[in-house]
Amino acid sequence: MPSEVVGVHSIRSNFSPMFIKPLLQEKGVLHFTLIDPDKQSPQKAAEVAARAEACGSDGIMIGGSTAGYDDTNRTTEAIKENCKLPTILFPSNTEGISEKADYIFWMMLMNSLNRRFLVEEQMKAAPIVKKLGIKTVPMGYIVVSTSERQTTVERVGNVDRIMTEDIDKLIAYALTAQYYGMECIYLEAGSGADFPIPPKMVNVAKNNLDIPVIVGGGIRDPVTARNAVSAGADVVVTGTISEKNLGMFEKIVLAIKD
Ligand code: 1GP
Repeated sequence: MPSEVVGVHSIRSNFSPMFIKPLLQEKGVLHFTLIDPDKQSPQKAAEVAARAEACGSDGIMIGGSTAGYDDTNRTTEAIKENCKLPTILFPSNTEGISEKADYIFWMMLMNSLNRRFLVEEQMKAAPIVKKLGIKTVPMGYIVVSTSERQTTVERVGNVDRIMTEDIDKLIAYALTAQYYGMECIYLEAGSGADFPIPPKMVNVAKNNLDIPVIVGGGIRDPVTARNAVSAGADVVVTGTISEKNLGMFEKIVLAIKD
C-alpha cells in the first residue's frame, strides 16, 4: 500500500453514486475485462486494455490473488494511459489498492467461513480507500463450486461450499447481500474454473434479486458467454482468455454485445 497513507482525512471525496446500474441503462448488458497485474507486464496489460476498449468491453477490472502494490499500481497507471474505460480494482487484500484506479469493488465474500474475508481485510482497506478517495462499488461476492477441482478462490477464501444444485443456499446468500445494500452480486466460479456458473443458477439469482448480477469464472468461448446473458447476467467478466487468446476474447465480447 502507499506508504504515506496514515489517518483517515480524505484528500478527495469518495462519495460514490451508483456505478453499475447507470452503466447498464446507458449500454445494456456489460462486459468487464479482468487483468491480473501478476500475469503480464504493465505494457502488455495496457495493450490488452486497449484491445478490450476497441472491441466493446465496458470496464477494466484489475486484481489477482498474488498481485502486490507496485505491480498493481504500475499496471493501473499503464492501463489508464492507454484506455479510457473505467478501471475497477478487484483486490484480494490491501496490496491490491492503487490510487490510480477510478473505482474499487468493495467486496464481502458472502460464503467465506473466515472472518478475514467478511470484515477484516475491509477494515484494513477502509481508511486507505477513504484517504485516497477511490469510489467504492459495494458488491456481494459469492463463490460457487462448479468443478471437482477446487479453484484458488474456493481454497483461499475458505468457503461454505455452494454446489451447483444448492440453489436455495445461493439465493439465501444473494438476498443477504441485497438486504445489506450491496450494489450488485458477483457469481464467481473462480478464475480458470473447469465449468462456469450454470445458466440455471444465473437465472434463479436474476429472478430473485433487484440488483445487477455479475457472472464470471471459466468463460472461454462465445456460446458460454451468450448463455450467461440469456440466463439473465447483467455483466459478464472474463480474465484468463485475454491472456491466452485475444482473438477468442474479442469474439466473446461481441457475442455478449450482440
Ligand atoms: C475471476 O471471474 C473471473 O475472478 C474471471 O475468470 O479467468 O476464468 O475468466 P476467468
